[in-house]
Amino acid sequence: MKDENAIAFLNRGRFKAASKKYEEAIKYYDKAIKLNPEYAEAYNEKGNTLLILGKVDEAITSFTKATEINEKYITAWKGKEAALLMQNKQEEAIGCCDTIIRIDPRNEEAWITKGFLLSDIHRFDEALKCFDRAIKINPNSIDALRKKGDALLALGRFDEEKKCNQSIEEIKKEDKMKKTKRIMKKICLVGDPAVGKTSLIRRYVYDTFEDKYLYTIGAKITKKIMNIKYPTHDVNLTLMIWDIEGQKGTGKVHSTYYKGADAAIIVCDITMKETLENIQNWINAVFKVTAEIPLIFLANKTELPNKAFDEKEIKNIASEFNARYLFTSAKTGKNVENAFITVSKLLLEQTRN
Ligand code: G3D
Ligand code: MG
Repeated sequence: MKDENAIAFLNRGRFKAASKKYEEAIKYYDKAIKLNPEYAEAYNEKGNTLLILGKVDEAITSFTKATEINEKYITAWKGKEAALLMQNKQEEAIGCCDTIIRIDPRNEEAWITKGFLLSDIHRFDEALKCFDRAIKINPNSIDALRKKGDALLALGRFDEEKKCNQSIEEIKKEDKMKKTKRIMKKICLVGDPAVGKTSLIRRYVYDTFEDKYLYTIGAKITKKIMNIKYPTHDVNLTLMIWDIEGQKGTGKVHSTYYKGADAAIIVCDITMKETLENIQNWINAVFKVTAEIPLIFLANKTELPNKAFDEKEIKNIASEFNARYLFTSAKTGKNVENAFITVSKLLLEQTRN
């Protein structure tokens, strides 16, 4: 239980930070750390928030603590690197890159950052080696090619710089030809048993069904393909909609169910207050496995007369997570399509960033 509470504090902190209430966020991170002194994620988030507040020394301490708890915590190493740079400690920041590369030798971003930092202190030859490593990992890395070009320019190697630019142009041309973007996203429906999760999915995809049942984790996946047109390109979005099967109680779902989810739809039943009260438990279960993913809240069965809670109560929860909420009915179809389209838009926004 202690652990669950620590997760809840961390999540509160994250959402305070997302709404720019940084001091309050830090208080929540500290509460999480007090409950679980080995909570690396909480130290990492605290470091991020301290950085925003310009408290660089404290941020470094917090990131360092996170990396001491979990030596392979790349995100925290990156945070520490950013903080060190704010203090112009290039050499130490390069040390962080080296650690990340030791943990994950194919980390393109780390190679590029290391090269960039080396360029910054005029160690161009070493920088070039880093950019080449990044390009070897990802031959289409425009970022690496651009920075390599800059380093070559600084060394007066103009012919090679020209070649870099040509490669960039070719990659860009190829990108333009591929007009359709194909994106696949996983979304999970969560909520108490019998709130209407399966009915909502059925209502939304009833004629284009493709079910796959995963016996080991008790989940069913329904695929829905959407084509969305933009002025510049088309997007082919495949939604992998995950549903819990044979659900017995709240929160008892295999962690694989949430793994890799890009968004979650949280469902409750408007005729049963406890399904609203259990929402926090579901969110905790999701965030225990995923990063901070977009959420949408659905109050289902709204065509029924016996309401157990009103709009204010679901609105409060949703606004805590900067999320949208909708009143749906799988029976009449009200807002069902709207709910999935809203999620798709959130997912596409995420991809563009
Ligand atoms: P779950 O997947 O969350 O467990 P289900 O929920 O989709 O299996 O739905 C549970 C019951 O609620 C089902 O009834 C289903 O028909 C009903 N239901 C789902 N959505 C609505 C709705 O919007 N309005 C009404 N009135 N009922 C709904 P049964 O009787 O089949 O068990
Ligand atoms: Mg179901």
